[in-house]
Amino acid sequence: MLNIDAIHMREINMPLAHPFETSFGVTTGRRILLIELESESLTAWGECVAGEHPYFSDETIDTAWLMIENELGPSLLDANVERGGSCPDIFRQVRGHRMAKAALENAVWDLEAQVENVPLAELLGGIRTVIPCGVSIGIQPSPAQLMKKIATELAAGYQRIKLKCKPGWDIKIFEAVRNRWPDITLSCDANSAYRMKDLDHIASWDQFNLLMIEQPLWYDDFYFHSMLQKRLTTDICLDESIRNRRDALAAIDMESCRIINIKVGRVGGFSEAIAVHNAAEERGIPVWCGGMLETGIGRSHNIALSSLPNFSLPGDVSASSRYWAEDIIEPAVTVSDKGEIVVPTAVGRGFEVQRDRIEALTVRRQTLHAKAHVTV
Ligand code: OSB
Ligand code: MG
Repeated sequence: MLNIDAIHMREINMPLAHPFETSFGVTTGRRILLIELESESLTAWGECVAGEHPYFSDETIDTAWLMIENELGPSLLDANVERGGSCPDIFRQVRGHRMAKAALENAVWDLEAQVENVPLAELLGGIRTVIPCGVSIGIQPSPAQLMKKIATELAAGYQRIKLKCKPGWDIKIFEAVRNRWPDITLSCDANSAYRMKDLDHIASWDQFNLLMIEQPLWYDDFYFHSMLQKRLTTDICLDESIRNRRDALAAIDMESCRIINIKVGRVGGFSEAIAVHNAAEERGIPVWCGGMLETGIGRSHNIALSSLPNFSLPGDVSASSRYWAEDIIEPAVTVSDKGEIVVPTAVGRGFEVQRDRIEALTVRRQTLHAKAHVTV
């Protein structure tokens, strides 16, 4: 039984070290909702990965704030919380709002790991001591700037380069990159920027020997992705479309994809992320851990998740310094020259939270208290 005395919500504002451009726009800074659970003498943390705008998913930091404050937070404080895995049942009545749910559930797992005195990775079922890392490179102001960026990331040791793409920033770019680096592990992510009229166009990308094409079509689609997959030798990877284990089963069965990107926020928390991982593993579908421009708190949770056995492809989990001048955890996440992150073996998430820095970045806060225990 985990006694949660209070849920501290806060919004921090952090400027990104470099602007990040995708097919839906440019992000220059993040508004991030952090959860801190207070339980007896322990504190545990969760990060909500919802964006500033409802472009990647229908949630935003503001909808997540509202749901946690009015619905999910009170439910959690009223419940008998045995462990992190209890959360899906506690939140079941609330439809959707998976990123809001994940922020709380992941904090409960963070707490459970401390109570059980084990590393978070071990609690989740992880077995890897190091995880393979790739990078996601945003759309750049010019092809020359993209080439420079790729050269930097390859020199740093990253094992896979993923290029954000959209109509007008695809074939020419793939051609230029492949001419200079014929053999690197290369993939692309369209964030749903293409339609069925683009089928022949996308089929022509087979010539670039990409590891995968991530989410080329609609964010809520399986059927048309399965039609596209039939036309491609390159594997499709789904990101936005996979909300839970049932979606993974449907997508695998329909052959809408041959690889799945797991984002713990997108599927509603660690419990569902593990369920998606297991369903894919049983069917021979590799998974990798996606990123949402997280601070070190979300990043440390992604590292723990990536230590599960079927996370066999390099993820979008990379060094803190690619995103932040200074992270909010200590030490910052670093990547070796072989492109690997060491999975912490310390109890809990394995990174200390820099509380002073978080305080200085906080622009909004709210505390939800458990009802006083009445003793008779
Ligand atoms: O589609 O994977 C995506 C960032 C924000 C929203 C969606 C995506 C991304 C990334 C960046 O690709 C991943 C990262 O390095 O955090
Ligand atoms: Mg993606």
